[in-house]
Amino acid sequence: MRSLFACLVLMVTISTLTRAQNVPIIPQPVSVTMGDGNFALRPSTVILTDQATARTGRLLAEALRPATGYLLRVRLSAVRSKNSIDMRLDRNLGRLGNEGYLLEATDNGITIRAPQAAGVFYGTQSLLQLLPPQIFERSVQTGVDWRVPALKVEDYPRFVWRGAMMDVCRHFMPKEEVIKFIDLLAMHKMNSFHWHLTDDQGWRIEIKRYPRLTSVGSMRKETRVGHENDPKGFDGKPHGGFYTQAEIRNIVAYARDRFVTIVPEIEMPGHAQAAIAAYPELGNTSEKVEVGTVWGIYKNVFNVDESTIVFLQNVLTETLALFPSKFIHVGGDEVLKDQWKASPTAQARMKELGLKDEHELQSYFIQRMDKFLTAHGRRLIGWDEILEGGLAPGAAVMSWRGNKGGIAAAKAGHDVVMAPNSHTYFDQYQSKEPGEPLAIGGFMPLEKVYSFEPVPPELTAAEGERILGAQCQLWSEYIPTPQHFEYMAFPRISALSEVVWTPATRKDYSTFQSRLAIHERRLRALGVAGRWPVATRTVP
Ligand code: TNX
Repeated sequence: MRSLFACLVLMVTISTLTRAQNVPIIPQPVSVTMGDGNFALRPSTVILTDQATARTGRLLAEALRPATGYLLRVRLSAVRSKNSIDMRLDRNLGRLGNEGYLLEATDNGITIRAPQAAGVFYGTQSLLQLLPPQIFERSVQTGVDWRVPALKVEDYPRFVWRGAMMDVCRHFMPKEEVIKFIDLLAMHKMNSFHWHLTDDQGWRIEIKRYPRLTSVGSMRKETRVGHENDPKGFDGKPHGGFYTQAEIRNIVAYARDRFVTIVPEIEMPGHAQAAIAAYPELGNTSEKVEVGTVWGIYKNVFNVDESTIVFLQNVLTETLALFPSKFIHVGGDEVLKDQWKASPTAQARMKELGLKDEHELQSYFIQRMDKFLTAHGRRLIGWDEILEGGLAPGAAVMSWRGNKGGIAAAKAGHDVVMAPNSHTYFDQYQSKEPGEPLAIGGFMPLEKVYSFEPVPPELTAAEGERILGAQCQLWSEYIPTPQHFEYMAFPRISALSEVVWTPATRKDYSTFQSRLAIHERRLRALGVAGRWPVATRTVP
């Protein structure tokens, strides 16, 4: 009798556990405990908030409206009531950290509690995923039972930097696509949008003081077709676009409401050809250059004259006014040193500063920017080449050439964001099947992304604390349209979201795949042109 009872208890426990594993939330939460019963959302359900969560309450009402057709009331209220979604701060939950939350669903209602507003927002994202996936449809769905199973979710992220980089230089992305992407990041509890705004092939941010950066620098006369040796040559079509400061302000505010920080990148001293085309005095030679039309690394880089440093700091001043982000990205990658070697002015400058080679000159340049940003209360971040030749102590490093740069930076006491081309370059092929659209090369299938571990084993526990998190890179040489962008981004970002949010011990590729089948319906409902199973996808 007793063993029968024990057996029963065991069975119930196992089934509760499997059900918990199968709650189709992406990224997988820290802990889910199933209860009995469910909560039915009704037109009379009310959303109760406090001051700090009022905006999130309104966003939730907006998100629930299209598919249900319900216009839920959102009320500031300190008193709980039945049939409500009650979301408010609870300072006693400090253990959940700045972004964690507690979500409870019973027959009577839903409560979301968190020590900070970001956590409440993430609680609402989980709540949306606990409803049937049709909740993401953009038009009223009839005959759907809008129920949430009774349960308790306790959740918080593994890393503070959970990001994605969008390159809008190689191909411009309209602001609507930027907004859509921010929504999709927030849905995956990602909090960092790295916006690559300047490069050889286009300057995409309006700078009032230097109008030629966009009037000249945002437009290239044509674009290389295919890979480097493609006999088709060039397309003969001008390509361009940029964001005005007013547009950027709107996008930054939109992201802020969804707890996404936009980290702008102004590339220097390399990847500078569009800027040099606009203002030739920023270059090293008298040769006339035009906005880049091919991919790869150009030898035209900024000179290191004082006037150029001032120019770039003026650009940063306008950038800082638009972006509240603590981190400001200054690029720093792939700087060919040929022109500095050949330039008498650059050589004289090196001598005057007592620098032994061009690597030290690059380091000097980056340190000037670091001092400037630090003096303005910000922190510099750059690609891992900024480590070469010495780096200012407060600067952070984005490790892209594998893990090496990240390991070296963490060991030297710098904060690190992992962005290795071994696991996070979403410009690479997702499959070896025929029919994939042209990509830069490489092979980055979903499972490989999922397997990524951001903390390299070479680090001690203390050094590992330097790893702020990770992000994917969507370099857009071979990503010409928004649909193509979404095809490259999804579902790989869904996999990455578990890499950066879910505790390593809770990651599991097979439950991810079953949860993804449901998640895919959500993303499709939102009009995401992802790489879905073959019969149903549109290949760009
Ligand atoms: C290297 S990653 C670059 C980019 C290219 C990318 C293509 C990095 C810091 N620089 O300029 O777009 O490879 O994968």
